[in-house]
Amino acid sequence: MADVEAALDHAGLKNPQVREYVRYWADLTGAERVEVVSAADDARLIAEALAEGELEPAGDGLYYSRSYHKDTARSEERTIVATNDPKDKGVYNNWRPASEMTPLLEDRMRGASAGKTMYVIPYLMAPPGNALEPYATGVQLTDTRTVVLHMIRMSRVGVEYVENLEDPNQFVRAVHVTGDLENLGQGTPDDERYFVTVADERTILHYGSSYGGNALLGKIAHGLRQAAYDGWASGKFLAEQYMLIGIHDKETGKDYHICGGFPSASGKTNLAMMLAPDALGDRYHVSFYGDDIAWLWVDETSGKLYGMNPEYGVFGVAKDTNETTNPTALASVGPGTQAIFTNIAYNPTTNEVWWEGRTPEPPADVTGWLDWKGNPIADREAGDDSPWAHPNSRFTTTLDNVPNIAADYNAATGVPIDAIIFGGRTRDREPLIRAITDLAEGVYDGLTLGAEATFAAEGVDGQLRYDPMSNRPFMAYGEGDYAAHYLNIVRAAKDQPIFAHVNWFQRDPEDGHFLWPGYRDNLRPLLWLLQLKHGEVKGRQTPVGIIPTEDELNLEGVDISAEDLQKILTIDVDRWRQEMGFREEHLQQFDGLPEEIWEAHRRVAAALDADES
Ligand code: OXD
Ligand code: MN
Repeated sequence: MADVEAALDHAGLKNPQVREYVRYWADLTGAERVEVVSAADDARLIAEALAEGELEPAGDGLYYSRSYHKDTARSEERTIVATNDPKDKGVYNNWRPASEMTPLLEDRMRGASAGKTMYVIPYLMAPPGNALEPYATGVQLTDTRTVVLHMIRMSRVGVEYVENLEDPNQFVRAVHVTGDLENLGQGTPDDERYFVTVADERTILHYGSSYGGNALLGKIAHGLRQAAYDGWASGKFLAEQYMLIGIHDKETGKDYHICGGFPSASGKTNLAMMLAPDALGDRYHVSFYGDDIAWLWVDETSGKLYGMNPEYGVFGVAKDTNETTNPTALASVGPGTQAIFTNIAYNPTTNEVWWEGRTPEPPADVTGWLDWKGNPIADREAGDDSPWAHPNSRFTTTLDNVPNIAADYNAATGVPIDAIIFGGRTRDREPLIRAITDLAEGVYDGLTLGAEATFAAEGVDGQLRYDPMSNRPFMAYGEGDYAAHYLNIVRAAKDQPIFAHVNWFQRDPEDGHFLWPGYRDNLRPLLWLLQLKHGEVKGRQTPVGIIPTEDELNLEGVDISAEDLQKILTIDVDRWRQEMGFREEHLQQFDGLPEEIWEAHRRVAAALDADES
C-alpha cells in the first residue's frame, strides 16, 4: 500500500483536509503509490511517459498520444449531476440522488487503481487572486500520467494553490479512476462508465475513461458543471461554455471584450483565436483570452460585469485546423510549445502528425503513416477512405503559446464584458448578426440557441438541435432556476452588455456556397455591434433584433456579392414564424421559467406576426 503520509510530506502539502481526502481515496482505490505533482514536474513526467510509450515524440518539444479506441469523446448519456435535493433536477442534467451515486461510484472505484500510481494534482481554475478564487480551487486525483500532463497544460497546478486557503475545506474533490478500458462495455447496455458531479458536495467522481473530455476534471466537470452550481448556490456568478476575446482600437485606444456561446462545430475556437482581417489590421488588434469557458460576475468596486477564462490552456479539436481557418492555433502547437496531440494520424518514422483538413490532401507518400488507431495507412484496402485522424482528435497547449494571447490574460481582475454573443451553425434564417438590447430578450435568445442537426436524418427540416447557452451538456441544475440566475447576475451590472446572435454559416439554397466569407471577416459584424452599443450606428430594427444596414458594415477588402450581402442582412419572416413554434415547444420543457422569458418570447412572436415585409 502507498505511503500516503510520506508522499504528502515530501511535497510539503500541509492542508489537513486535503491530506485526509487523499488518504481516503488512496485507501479506497488501492493505489500502490501516491505522488503529488506541480507544474514544475512536467519535464520529468514527459520523460517518464515517453519511456513508457504513453507518449511518442512528434517533433521538437511536441508529443503524440493515442487513447483507447472506444474512449475518444465525452459521453453525455453517462454524465450525471447528483445532489441531495430533487428540486435540482433539470431537463438536461441527468439528475440522480447523491445517496445513490456516491456509493455506486465508490464501488466501481474500490481497488480499481491497484498497482498504479495515484497522482495528486492541486489546481486552480482562475487567474491567481481573482475574486472567484474560493470557487476555483480543486484537487484532482488520477491514476493516469497523461491526464496529469494534460491538467498541467489546462490549469494552474501546484501545491501552493491549496495551502493557506481561508477555509481549508473549500476545494473541489475531483476523483478520476480510469478502470479497465477494454472491459467497460462503452456504448452498450452494459456500459460501466459513470461521470458524476455531486454538485452540492463539491465532489466529482469520474470512472471509466482517460479521454480528456471525461478525465480533465478541472476543465469539464469543475470549470463548467460544478462552477455553474456554485455560482447559482452562492448567487455570485455564472460559469458558461463561452469563448472570450478582446478587441483593441488603436485609433481611439479603447479596449472591448466580447464573450459568447456556440454549440459544437459552430466555429467557437476559430472565432476565439481570430486575427483582424488584413484591411483592418492597422486599426484593430484582436486578442485571445479563452476558447471554451468564461466565468462572469459583477465586480464589487466598479459594479460592471466582468469575465475571465478559468483555464490555462486550449484543448482544441484538430480537425480542419489549418493556415486559413486558424493560423494562431497552428502556431500555438508549433515546435517547442510542449503541445500534446491526441488521436490524430502519426508517422513514427518522421515524427510528423496530420489530421483531416490540415492540408487539402493527406500526405502523398503514406510510408510510415499510422491512422489514429495505430494501423498503417499503407495496409488499407483499396477504397477504405475512413479518416486518418479521429474526428474528435485534439491538441492541448497552454494559453501563453497562443501568439495573440491578451497581455492581461492572467490578471486577477478579469476584464469588463461589453457584449455577449450566441451563434449556432444555421444554413438559413439566421442573419449575419442581430443585436438585442433587452436583457430578457438576450437571455431568451441564449436559451433558444441551437445549431442545425449534423446529419439530415437527425431532425425535421429547419429544426435546430437546441443547446441553451451552449450549456446543454453542462447544465448543473434546473433550467428555470438557471434562467432566473442569469437574469439576476447580468441585471445587477451597472453597464448592461449588449447581446447578439451571429451566424457565419448561411448558404445559398441553390449551389450551397457560404454567403459570408467567415473567419477573420467575422470581426466586422462584431465591430458593428460595438458601434451600435455606443450609439455610432443605428441599424435597422426587425422583429428579432437590430441588424446592420449594408452601409454600416465595414466591408473594406471583403469579397461578397451584393446579392449575398442582402440575403444575410434580411429576416426571413416565414421561416422565423415557423421557428417560434419550435421554440415554444422547447421552452415548455423547462419548469419554472421566469415570466420575463415567456414575455420576451411572446413579444418576438407578436412582432413577427405583425410584420408585413
Ligand atoms: C468539449 C470541449 O467537449 O471543450 O466541449 O472539449
Ligand atoms: Mn467545450
